[in-house]
Amino acid sequence: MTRRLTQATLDTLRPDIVRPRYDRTTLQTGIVHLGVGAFQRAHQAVMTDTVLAGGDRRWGITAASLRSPATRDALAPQDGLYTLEQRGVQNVLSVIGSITNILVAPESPTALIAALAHPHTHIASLTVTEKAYCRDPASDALDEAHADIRHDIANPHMPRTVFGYLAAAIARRRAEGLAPFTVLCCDNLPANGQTVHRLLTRFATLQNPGLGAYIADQVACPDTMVDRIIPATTDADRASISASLGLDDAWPVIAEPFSQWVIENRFTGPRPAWEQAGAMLVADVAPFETMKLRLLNGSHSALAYLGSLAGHETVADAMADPGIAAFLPRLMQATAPTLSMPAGTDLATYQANLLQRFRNPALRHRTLQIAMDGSQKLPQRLLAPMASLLTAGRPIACHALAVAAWMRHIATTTPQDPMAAELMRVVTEAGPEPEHLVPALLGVRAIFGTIGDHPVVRIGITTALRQLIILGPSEAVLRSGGEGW
Ligand code: CS2
Repeated sequence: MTRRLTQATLDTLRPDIVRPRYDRTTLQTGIVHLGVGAFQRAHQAVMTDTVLAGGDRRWGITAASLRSPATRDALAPQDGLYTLEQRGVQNVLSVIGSITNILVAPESPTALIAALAHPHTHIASLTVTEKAYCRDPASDALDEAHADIRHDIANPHMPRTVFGYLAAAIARRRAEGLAPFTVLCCDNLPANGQTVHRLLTRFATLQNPGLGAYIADQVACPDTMVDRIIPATTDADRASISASLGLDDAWPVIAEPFSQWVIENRFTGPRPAWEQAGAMLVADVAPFETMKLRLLNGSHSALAYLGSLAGHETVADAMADPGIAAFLPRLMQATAPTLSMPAGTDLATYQANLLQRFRNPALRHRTLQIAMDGSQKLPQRLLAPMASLLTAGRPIACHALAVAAWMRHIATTTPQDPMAAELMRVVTEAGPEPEHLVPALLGVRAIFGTIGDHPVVRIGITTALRQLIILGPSEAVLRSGGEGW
């Protein structure tokens, strides 16, 4: 039987496999991370590993899962170690050592609050996915009727949500005379730091107005733009990585070579020098974030819905479809004028690089993985640029087609989405005819706000959906854009 990857077996690895060259037993915990998924383990934890290797030992990570014990169960027997396989022209294996402890919040809420409230903790970082913020996607307001939010307002010491944990820990620190930590959101939300600051302040105000005022005033939530394509790890990945290591790794992560992190340089206390690992610390993240949400994530969602409708399992497969491959640059070119970038930003190169990243055949990024949670993603990825185009009097055909593809996805599958029940009810009541289905779905205000009231939007999406149904996705994309709506 192969031995497990652990601190004790690290030395048996082949010399070309990168591994922590620092003494992990001397690390302090400076970061408590909520949402220990593949994204954090292949992005922030990797950049933090570089900082630790540079000699600053204050930034060990206690990572918490808000739900499932699976990551803890896989990584606790490995002393928190796991492998990152970077897949590109060449594959590179690195063992990452920055996560020193993993908590499962529902098992030990008190331990998680204590870790967040510890004097050495300066950063509470988050990758919990869009839906965990319990917000109304169109208006960005806290969903105060959400069962978990109501639960947490009433039970400050036994929270379930990120806001419950953050508020409990900030209250504890305040009572103990400690400065608050910086809350660092690394999810793909629009203006993610400002959004979290607003939602957290609102949550805390409902719990205790004094705490709300304190958070509004004292807690920094810098904006960040995070970018790395990270497909879900499969059993086949686990087997092939374990075979390459010569040691069993129960939960490795896979990533593309590209990695970008742009962070607003506004922290309450000390922070790791993530710039040593290539992060950009800037005064204003907004242009980078909007660029990434609209060009990368907007294209990704279009690829996910068009690609899965056309029967393509992965993003790279969808990019090999001539119709979809021709559509993507058109969608990006239509989006680019909605961005206002700092002088010197080369958007054409950014778009060309995105197309190349999507074509990476080694990643096997499933279209259905990206298709999940569309209700939480559409507003910032496709509807916001569509609104800008309408204001500027420009055609919206490409964005209308992408939204129509989402509607077709909702109407023809059982979507994985926090709003699935409501969406499926709307689809059943409206029936499959685009003339009825499109206005019915556009009427879901939590997603579409008022954009569906615009006749150009209604007509554009209805025409696109009809073409998708009659011609199929690969043909429909070739026709889209000619009509000028
Ligand atoms: C993807 C993102 O699943 C999705 O919705 O669009 O996870 C995307 O891969 C990352 O944001 C890339 O940085």
